[in-house]
Amino acid sequence: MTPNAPSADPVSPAGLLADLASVVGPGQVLTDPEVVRSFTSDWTGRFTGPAVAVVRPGTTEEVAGVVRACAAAGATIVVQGGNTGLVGGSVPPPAGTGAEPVLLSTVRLAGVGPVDTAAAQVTVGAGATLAAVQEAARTAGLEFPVDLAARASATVGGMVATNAGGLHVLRYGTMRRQVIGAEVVLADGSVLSRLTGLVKDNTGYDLSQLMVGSEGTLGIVTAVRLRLVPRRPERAVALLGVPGTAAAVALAAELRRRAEALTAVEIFYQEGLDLVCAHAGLEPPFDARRPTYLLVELTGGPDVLDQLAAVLDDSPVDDAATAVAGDDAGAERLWAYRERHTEAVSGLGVPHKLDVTLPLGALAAFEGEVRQVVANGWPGTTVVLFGHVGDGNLHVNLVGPPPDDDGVDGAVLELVARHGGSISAEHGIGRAKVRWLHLSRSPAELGAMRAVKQALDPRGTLNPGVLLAGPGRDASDDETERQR
Ligand code: FAD
Ligand code: 2HG
Ligand code: ZN
Repeated sequence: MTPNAPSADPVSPAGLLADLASVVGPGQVLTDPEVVRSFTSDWTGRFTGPAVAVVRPGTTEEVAGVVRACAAAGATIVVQGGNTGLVGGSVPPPAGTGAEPVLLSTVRLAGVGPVDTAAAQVTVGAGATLAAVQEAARTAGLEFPVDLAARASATVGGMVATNAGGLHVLRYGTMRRQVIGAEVVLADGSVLSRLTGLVKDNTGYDLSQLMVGSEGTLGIVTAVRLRLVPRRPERAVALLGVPGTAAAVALAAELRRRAEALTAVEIFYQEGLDLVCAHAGLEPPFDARRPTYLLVELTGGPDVLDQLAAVLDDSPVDDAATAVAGDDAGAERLWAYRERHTEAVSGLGVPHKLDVTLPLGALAAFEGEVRQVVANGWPGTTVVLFGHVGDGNLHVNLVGPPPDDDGVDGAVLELVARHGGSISAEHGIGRAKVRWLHLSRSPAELGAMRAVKQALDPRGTLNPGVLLAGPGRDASDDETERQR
């Protein structure tokens, strides 16, 4: 037996289901195969695997009870929030690759507490959607600073677990910066609770922050204390056609330098704009066609349009390829060209998705080379690039190669590493990129990560095979195997 293997003398599957029912109530243990199947494929359709049951605890104590019951039975757990993750971490491993896990859904942990306006904070359940948190903040005259297109389904627990980024990172940072504290159930069923909202608290390891980006491998987040920011009521949005990635990077730099109210600078390309227009039935924003587009948003006071104009007047962008909106309806119309890329790509087939960050100085070279690498090795593949250019983050979407052939994924990630980038900017490693983690993490870092996992989850109960390879293996073992 490997050191991480589940305990001996496992409880029978029927015994486990009975134990789970006694913790959450029989109505919250779902075993009907049709119902279970509705939870076990990911958003992209690329990752799927069977589960023994779906369990929906309604309180932190019930989550702890479920974890204890699974640990006693030697069963593993896959944690699922909104199931909008794009790297296979929220669903079980493929059939035939080990024991079927219990899928723990946080859907019933969706409470949103009263907004603490004095502290500009709110405590929410892990299953609360981003949209629900945004709505609560706005009702209290504040704003939750993270935003992303999956807002209607993505949950706070999932966003903490993946350290979600999104559209406003250049102004407010990623999810990590918004987490003041968290309540977490560990793999032995014990509960850590840091929800008091103290912003100054230097009493040792920050265990809440340790959970940020841990992808459900170290603990199950049940509630989170979040930072809110002042509302910035006015906004100006512009969609600009530019000659290429280098021009986009240069204009983004100018905006950062001069537009104090800058909140977002997003990038996409002509092929993505055509795809979104065809998929969503939208008219193009203007008649002119350009290789590359920038979507720019400023938020703040009444001078946001003036701030935008001041930068654009001095820039080489021409009026024929410029659309500006100063009202909400116009802003939403322009944002749709960027936000609807993900669904438009899925309309073409099951995509390979790589979300990468490059040093800004390498972004333009990478954009050209990645198209070449894919065209040479996988001719006929549709390549759709878009992302958060202000953060050096490109989303590389590839449709054509079979979903289970990850050769093209490896080729792209190796190119990223050669340019000094990261193999995941925001979606995480999940099941999709485990074998390439060594491209972004040194052996010492991988060793430290394994040591943390071993300390907090010695039996490998939580999300096995996500982020780190299974017991007794590491990412370089997988890489060696792949190259054989
Ligand atoms: P899930 O998909 O359910 O889970 C994701 C991971 O978190 C899994 O490993 C899961 O096990 C773990 N997890 C979930 N809940 C918990 C919990 N309570 N405790 C511990 N672990 C947990 N991401 C970005 O970063 N930026 C974007 O701009 C962005 N835009 C998107 C747009 C679209 C249209 C879509 C479909 C996705 C987008 N995403 C984006 C990806 C996704 O929305 C985020 O990764 C989000 O954080 C996932 O939240 P979720 O609740 O759906 O998590
Ligand atoms: C976005 O920025 C998301 O829209 C999704 O991170 C990216 O679909 C993708 O590849
Ligand atoms: Zn993104």
